[in-house]
Amino acid sequence: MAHIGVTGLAVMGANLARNIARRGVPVAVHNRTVARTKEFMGAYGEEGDFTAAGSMEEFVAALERPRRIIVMVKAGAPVDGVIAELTPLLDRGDIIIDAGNSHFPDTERRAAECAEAGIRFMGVGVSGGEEGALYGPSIMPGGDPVAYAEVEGVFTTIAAQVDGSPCCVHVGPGGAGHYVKMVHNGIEYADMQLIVEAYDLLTHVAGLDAPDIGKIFEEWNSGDLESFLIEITAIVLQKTDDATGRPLVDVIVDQAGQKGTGTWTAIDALNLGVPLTGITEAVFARGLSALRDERRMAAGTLAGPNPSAAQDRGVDGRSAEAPRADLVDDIRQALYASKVVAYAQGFAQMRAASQVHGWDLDLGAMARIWRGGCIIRAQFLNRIMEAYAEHGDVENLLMVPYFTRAVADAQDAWRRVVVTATQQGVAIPAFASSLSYYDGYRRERGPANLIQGLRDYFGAHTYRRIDAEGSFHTRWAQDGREVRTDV
Ligand code: NBP
Repeated sequence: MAHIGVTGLAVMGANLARNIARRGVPVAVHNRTVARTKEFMGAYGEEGDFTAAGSMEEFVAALERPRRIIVMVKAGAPVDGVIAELTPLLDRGDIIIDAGNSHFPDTERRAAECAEAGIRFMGVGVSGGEEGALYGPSIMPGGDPVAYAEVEGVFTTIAAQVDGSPCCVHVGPGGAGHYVKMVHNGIEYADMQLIVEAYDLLTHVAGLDAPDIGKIFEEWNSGDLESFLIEITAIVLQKTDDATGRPLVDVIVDQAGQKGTGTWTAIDALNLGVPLTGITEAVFARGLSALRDERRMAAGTLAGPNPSAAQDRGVDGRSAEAPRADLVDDIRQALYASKVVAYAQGFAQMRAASQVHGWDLDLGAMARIWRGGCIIRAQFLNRIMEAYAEHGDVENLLMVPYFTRAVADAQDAWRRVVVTATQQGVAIPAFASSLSYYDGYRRERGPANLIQGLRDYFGAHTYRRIDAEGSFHTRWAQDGREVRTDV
């Protein structure tokens, strides 16, 4: 009998099944289109103990009990379809594991629906793309902890390992696993946006070409910024296009695609009321990139900064002739500080969601399991892990001394970069909004008192005073009359 089954043998399911089988675990495999199962067996059947099933009935019959079934099909309706097909074939206590990129409210709904049939449902985030699935992903399992105990052995064995620890931990009940995977993907959006803003500045302010910028990223990959994304940025920027001999990035269309997890993250942050500028700006930037035709028209119509004024001013008012090395290092520091903010925001969002949903997320453990196997793997996550270990349930990572110092040290450079980019007309939504968030967050008294005054003026929404308890309303007209415009 097979210990575990995988249905859905596109790239992720196939590689996950191979990863499991390579560890000596017998795996049943199934796919809606049988030809794909045959193809899988032809290509990889010798890699392990596979049982190929032509139908869902055969698939279920091949599994030991309780049945453990990984569903790795396209997120959305296909997942519901597979669950509907499986449910009548399963027994109470069997476990369905949705390991695709499902939206967490769907996971919560499916868990409740499966529970009615006595089936245990887990929503499991799997990161690392096809290579991760095959060699060791970061795994974020959510759902019933008793059901998790039935699959923990397999999951921790196939996961990436860092410092002898698996990049897999039970995240929490219900949709917690898919929630954390969603925020992971959101942070991935922010990370990439910050990288491309640095690339844009190095191109259009420092005047460097792609291969040279690639070398700079190579250097950056040995410091605070060391990470998978910085490493592959160096490689991508130094790749030459065979057809033209030009840097390949220079012939790639400047429109970024997306599958929606960044948008989900931003929408959830708005619902929670958590300021999430880094990830949200990254989603908007992809939206702007998609407006290629409009941008083409606007490029010939909308004025940029006065060229002579922009050229004359280098970083922080220094001449544009100021050593380029200073500018490059300023950009590195701005990238690092903005990245700290983006992660601080993402972790603050997970903290807020944990409170709202009662998930009791261990945020330090999330940093730990993202250190390997996934796209945002980075040295930096060790610092976050240590921050939670030392400071417990801190509201915001910016308040942890390591990050407080890191951002304080980088802030002069960060401000110079934002000023320069603004003067020269280079869009840096994530750099600039991260700095604004930082400046807003560190203000004991912000300007929202005026918003309250305005709201009370036009809608009698009342306000609180700094010197007295309670709610207050003022007749704002000079003659003391009531002013209301929303009635
Ligand atoms: P896809 O997302 O491309 O889905 C293809 C699979 O879904 C095939 O096995 C297909 O069967 C099956 N499927 C579809 Br489409 N509709 C179905 C239905 N109504 N009933 C049953 N099966 C159906 O595959 P993927 O790229 O391997 O990704 C799988 C999951 O993992 C997704 O949720 C994805 O977001 C997530 N993920 C992907 C990556 C990545 O790097 N690709 C990374 C992390 C997570 P067929 O062969 O019969 O058409």
